[in-house]
Amino acid sequence: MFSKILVANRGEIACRIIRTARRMGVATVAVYSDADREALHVAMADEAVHIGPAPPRESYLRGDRIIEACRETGAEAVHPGYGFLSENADFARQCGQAGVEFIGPGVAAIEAMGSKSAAKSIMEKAGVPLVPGYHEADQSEERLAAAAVDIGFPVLLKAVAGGGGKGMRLVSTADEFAGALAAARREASSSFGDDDMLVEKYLSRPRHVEVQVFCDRHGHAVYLFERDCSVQRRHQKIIEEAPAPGMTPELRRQMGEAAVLAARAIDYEGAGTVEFLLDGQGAFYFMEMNTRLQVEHPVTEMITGQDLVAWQLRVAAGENLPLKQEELRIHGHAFEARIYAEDPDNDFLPATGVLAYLQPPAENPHVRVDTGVLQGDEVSVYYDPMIAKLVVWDENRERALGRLAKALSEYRVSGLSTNISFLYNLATSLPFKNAELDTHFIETHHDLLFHSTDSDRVQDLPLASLYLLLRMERRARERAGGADPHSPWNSSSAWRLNQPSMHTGAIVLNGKPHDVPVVEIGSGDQRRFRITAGPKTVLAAGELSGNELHADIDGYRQRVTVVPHDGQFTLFGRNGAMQFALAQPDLGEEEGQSARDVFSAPMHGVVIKLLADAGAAVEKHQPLLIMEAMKMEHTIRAPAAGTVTEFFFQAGDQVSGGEELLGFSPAKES
Ligand code: MV4
Repeated sequence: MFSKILVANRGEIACRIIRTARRMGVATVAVYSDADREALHVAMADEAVHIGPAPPRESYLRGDRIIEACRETGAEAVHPGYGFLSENADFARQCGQAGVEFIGPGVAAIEAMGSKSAAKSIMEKAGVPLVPGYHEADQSEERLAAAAVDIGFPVLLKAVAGGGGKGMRLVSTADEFAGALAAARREASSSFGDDDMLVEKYLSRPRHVEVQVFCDRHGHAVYLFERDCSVQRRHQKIIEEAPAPGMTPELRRQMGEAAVLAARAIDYEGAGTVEFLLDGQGAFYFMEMNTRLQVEHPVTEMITGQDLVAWQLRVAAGENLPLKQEELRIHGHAFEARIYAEDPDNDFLPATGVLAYLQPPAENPHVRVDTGVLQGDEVSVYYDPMIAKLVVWDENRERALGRLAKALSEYRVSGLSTNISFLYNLATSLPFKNAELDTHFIETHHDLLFHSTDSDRVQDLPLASLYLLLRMERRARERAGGADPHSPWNSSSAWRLNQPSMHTGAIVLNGKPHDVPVVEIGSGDQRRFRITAGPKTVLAAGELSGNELHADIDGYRQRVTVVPHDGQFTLFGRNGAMQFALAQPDLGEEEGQSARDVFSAPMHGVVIKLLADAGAAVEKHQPLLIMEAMKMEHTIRAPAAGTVTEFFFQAGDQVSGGEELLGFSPAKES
């Protein structure tokens, strides 16, 4: 076994590899970019080498620097993880030349699978089933069009160098062919610098079922069963599971043996994945082979009880495979959900920013969280915005899915938007429970998955208002004790006492303000808040300690976490996360507030308009600035007659909650 390896990756996969290496007594070297100086993978490794600036081209893709780092540290092998250099044949070759073991297959195997047409030719010869199609060298339009007619429409054009659906075009009729070919070639050319195409029979709603294979140098090859990765969006996997629902033992054996045949055909070594399309009749077709450890490998680990990274290290060190085919068994069912910093309601736009609050569900034999970030870390524009992989296991699919839904509801992230509630909607949807899986799942069930949770959320308004009341009281107590930490919400102004025991306030949910009148009744242990939210009135009591709210609403008790950030709040409860804010109080009416409070942005947002000129006199209550936050406009008004000395922002600028917007000088009393 190696005594030291270098991990040429970052994030969760680097951490995951380091964990196994440590358990095996293998020392680890991390590499890192400028953006990752404080990253978890760097802290976890025994040694770490800085390899360049944040952009991957200048750091994690710099094979020369990585090999140099091996020399400097005496690392005997490189684990490339996934992405970056993991399927780069040149890098694997350079490792070999430098006398460093590349933990992965040989150069020839990587190269053979890098071209879809070469891969198909090899698999065809080996007897692996292929989608009917054309994958020859003649790339003339006439030849490709004739092939399409032979195959029969609809056909799919795919870039030979392709991946991730780029340069792929569906062609339904012969007269669309020339236009589609030209478009696919343009896309392939700009993405891969290679516009060669293959033509395939189009399968209308296949499943994506892939088989994990493993081979050693001594002629042993096994399959570790399959994963169903059909639920994808724009060729990004969302939830994967193992085993694939509905597989018969016979189909499993056929696909497993076909995958091993594929691996043997290219003299494979290490971990590999053979992707198949599976149609509704149980026919399966080779799609491509990935010559690396995949993101979703943990579901295979959960159902087989094996550590695939340990297998990789052993095979790369020249050992035999740890187990024979007949020693491998499937036990139970596992899911993986990819937790991303992104906004599902905004076309899954990647989100960047600081993970202001991050609390994954507790790990146990049923719940595994593979992550590379900690609370306070930044999700930057440079790398994939995956926060973690949530992996669950149980005896059967139904129970495992229950585990997944529960763990998702307990996953607490604030500071940036995530796909967690989308994943929750997905995991609890009826078609997913029924395993009605195919590659069009997200489109087919769009309305179900993106259903607005607005109405569900109104039910949580009493919880939000109970929290705000208790927090206001706590702040008042703290202030009385001398502490007065700055916050735009540090006064009771927004939720003021109108009459004895009567509070009024409005809570903003999804940009809509909801009036929530509250009456305080009783005292001491008997004190309750009568909270009216929409048509419902409830009696609420509770205790706030730190971010934990113990609430009793009409006798129903629950514990939720509420995290303030950027002038908003995120409540993590039974139904997942809910964002809310206190509606902007009419600042002009306030007494006793510091200028800083009056002129602070109430929450993160955008300045829409400046309504006064710096230096000009303004009247009391005159509007000075409009900003938009939580999809609502907020007007900042002059608290008294005076002069705006300076605006600190211009229209269009982003501001963070609590930031001072303008300088103001009150007029001298005449
Ligand atoms: C196909 C197909 C239907 N018929 N090939 C998408 C990515 C690329 N690796 C192959 N892909 C597909 N190839 C034939 N002949 C449908 C897809 C496809 C798909 C495959 C797996 C998972 C999700 C998908 C989503 C859309 C299309």
